[in-house]
Amino acid sequence: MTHNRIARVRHEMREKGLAALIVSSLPHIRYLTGFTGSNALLIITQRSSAFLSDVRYTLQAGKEVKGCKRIIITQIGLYEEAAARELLSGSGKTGFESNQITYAQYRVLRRLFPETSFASTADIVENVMLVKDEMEIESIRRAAKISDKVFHEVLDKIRPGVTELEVAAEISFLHKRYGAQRDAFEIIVASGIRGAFPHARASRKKIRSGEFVTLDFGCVIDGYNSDITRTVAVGTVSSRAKRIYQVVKDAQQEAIDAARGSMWAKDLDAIARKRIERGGLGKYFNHSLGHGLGLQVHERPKVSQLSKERLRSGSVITIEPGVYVPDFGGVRIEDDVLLNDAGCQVLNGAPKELITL
Ligand SMILES: [Mn+2]
Repeated sequence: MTHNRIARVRHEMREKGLAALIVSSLPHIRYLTGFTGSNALLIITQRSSAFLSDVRYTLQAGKEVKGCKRIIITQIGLYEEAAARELLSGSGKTGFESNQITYAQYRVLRRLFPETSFASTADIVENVMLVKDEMEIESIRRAAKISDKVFHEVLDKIRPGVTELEVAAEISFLHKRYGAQRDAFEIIVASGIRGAFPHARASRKKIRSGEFVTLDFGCVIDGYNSDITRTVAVGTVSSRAKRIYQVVKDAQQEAIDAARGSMWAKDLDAIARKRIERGGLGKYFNHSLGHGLGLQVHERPKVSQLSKERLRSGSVITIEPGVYVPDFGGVRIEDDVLLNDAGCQVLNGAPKELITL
């Protein structure tokens, strides 16, 4: 499994003329070796690969890490150990993950490997991670099912007088009760005018009658994330609010109906965006339609107006149009979908008809 993944990374490296690649992103290292800990470095050359971590992970790395040489360090840093073992000497052009290391770490690399010619890279491991295998899809599917169930149950807790934070705490509790390792990200509960902030974290604000409440949450199974958003009404909401809800719901459905592998990501974004524009709300849809989902909550592909890539069958993406009206509130509806050649499969089952509590 992981061996095959490293082979695919080597293929990408050859295409880019790299003799070696330093992988420093922990989700990437997990994907390529199976390691789930918090400190590691992976160096891949065309002939070998070396995994480095520290003594806290001796046992864990022994159990988890497959397909590469394991090096446990004691005192010095990961890069220093790599230098001491001459893991990069004479390797030729060496790539590092430019959006994963700090400038300070880059300076350490330059100091420790003065003879090595470094090349800034992006998207090498990301490209290999784009298409999910059956086990990965199964984990995302399970995480999505748990979040569906949590949505259904948390509805009982949403009523006037309850704070957003209480709702968020309940979601987090239910995720774990149903077997998730943790929340995928800090839960968003945005009621009333706070709904106009797309990424409003849950606050001490009390939910009131007549408000929309947007819930955006997800959980983690075997490292894989779910990400779902629903907006519900508490008491009677205005007809304007209901109309906005309908436009967002239609836009989301039209995008789901159109989504398939091999289409341009920006074309999918445009389908939802045009529907919202026709509803007169175009200027209030101020983010991209969705993003890839996997070991990271936000990974490639980006499904945005600016994207220059085609979607791939076997990718899992979110479809999450939203409308955010200042001093009024917001609506967002989000599902996770698995793309295939003919269309897509929606991994969430939570209802999207407007629920009034
Ligand atoms: Mn999302």
